[in-house]
Amino acid sequence: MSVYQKLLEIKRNFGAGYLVLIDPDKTLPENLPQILEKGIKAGVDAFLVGGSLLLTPDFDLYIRNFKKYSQNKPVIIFPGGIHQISKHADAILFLSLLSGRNADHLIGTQVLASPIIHRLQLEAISTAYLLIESGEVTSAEFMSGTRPLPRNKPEIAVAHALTAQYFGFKMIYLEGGSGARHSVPEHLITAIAASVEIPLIVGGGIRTPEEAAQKVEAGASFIVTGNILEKQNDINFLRAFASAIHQKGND
Ligand code: 1GP
Repeated sequence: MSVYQKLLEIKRNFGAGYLVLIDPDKTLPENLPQILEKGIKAGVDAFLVGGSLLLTPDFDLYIRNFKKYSQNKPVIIFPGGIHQISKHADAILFLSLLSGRNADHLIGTQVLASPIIHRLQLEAISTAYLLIESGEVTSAEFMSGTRPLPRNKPEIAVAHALTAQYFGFKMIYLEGGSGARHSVPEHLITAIAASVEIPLIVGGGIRTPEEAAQKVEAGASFIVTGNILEKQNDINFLRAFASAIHQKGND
């Protein structure tokens, strides 16, 4: 079964899935065993690994290490650039920054990455990446040199989401940006979910289980948190995240 099919199965079984983003700059290799164990105990469904600005020099080695401790949870690269590709991962989100107008992030980097991904036989999950305005300039916005979509103009976001679907993308990632002051608003998720059939990943600045549940209720298929796993040592708080997201599984 492909990683994409596994993700769809998680959505079918639980209503929505819980993805945790690990930034290699923030989680040092020596801390991986304990951080990943914490995540798995909390009920994480899959791990994303990457970052828009990555200083860690050996990404390939990092992913190889990562796989030692991720048990049966899929490890999916969330690339901030062409240097974030590894044969040791289970899949890669093949992103196009569709909210922007920067040709490099729409198509240029992807053309450079595709032959490498092909040669490594890495599963590529085509994903439209939509940056949503979140109160301040995020790393993703600055590093990509693109403006986010306005958070209070759902018709603009819906037009981009429909474009993603018509292009044949398999998923849409609605991104507030790591550490976003304001997460992606529910009204925007609802408007997009009502217009497209493909799964919606929502992340950036989601800080409480209640907030995560509201995003799922609004129509998110997957919730991503990054900072929480690293910072939070209370396993019950993390478990509350997973159960808020796994709504069907808990009914
Ligand atoms: C960024 O959505 C992720 O793509 C994670 O954001 O670190 O704010 O949880 P946070």
